[in-house]
Amino acid sequence: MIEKYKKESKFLSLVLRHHPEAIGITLDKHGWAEVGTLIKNMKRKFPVFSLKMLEEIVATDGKQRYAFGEDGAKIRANQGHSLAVELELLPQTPPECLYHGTANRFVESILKTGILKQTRQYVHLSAAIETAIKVGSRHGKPVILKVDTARMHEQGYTFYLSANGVWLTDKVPPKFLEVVGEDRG
Ligand code: HQG
Repeated sequence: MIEKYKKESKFLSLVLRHHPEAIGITLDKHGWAEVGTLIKNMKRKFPVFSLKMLEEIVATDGKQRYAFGEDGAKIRANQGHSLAVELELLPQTPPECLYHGTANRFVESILKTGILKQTRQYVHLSAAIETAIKVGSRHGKPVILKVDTARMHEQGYTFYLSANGVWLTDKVPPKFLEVVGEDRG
């Protein structure tokens, strides 16, 4: 599917994950914004913004980053927040292993301290190695870390699966990590 309205969509993700105040809206404690207010205020920055455009952004987003509430009156980001929102996700049993893509310059630090959530609410992991490569490439030369999620789960770590298929957890200590296809050059 072709992602439409890239500029608007990128800004929407900033608003719904990090800075709702950027367009003078608020999110409730579960991360929902009122669609009517959002559209009204988005129009100040993007005069042609409309409900139809918002619906197209939600439907065509390559990572299904956004979801409307049941009656369509609210919208939120499915994951990726730095704001403390309660997404009400239920703990899930993860697959045997998951992947985290990072940049080669972070690897040394990660192997010392583990994967930390940094500015976001969770550490993001993926079931597919290809996804991890894409995520890592956003930061530089990608390096893939394989996470022993089976052992973490056994030891009581909690995992969540976002509505758009991203695995989330609080932190990954170094002992559960293995660099795959190592290339730190
Ligand atoms: C790194 C995108 C040094 C971590 C993606 C990452 C994802 C450390 C960076 C979502 C570290 C944080 C999240 C440590 C972690 N020392 N560096 N101890 N621990 N890091 O963007 O996982 O397109 O906050 O490896 O698809 O890259 O926005 O996290 O490189 O799902 O929808 O610190 O963002 O989704 O970067 O990406 P980020 P991420 P969207």
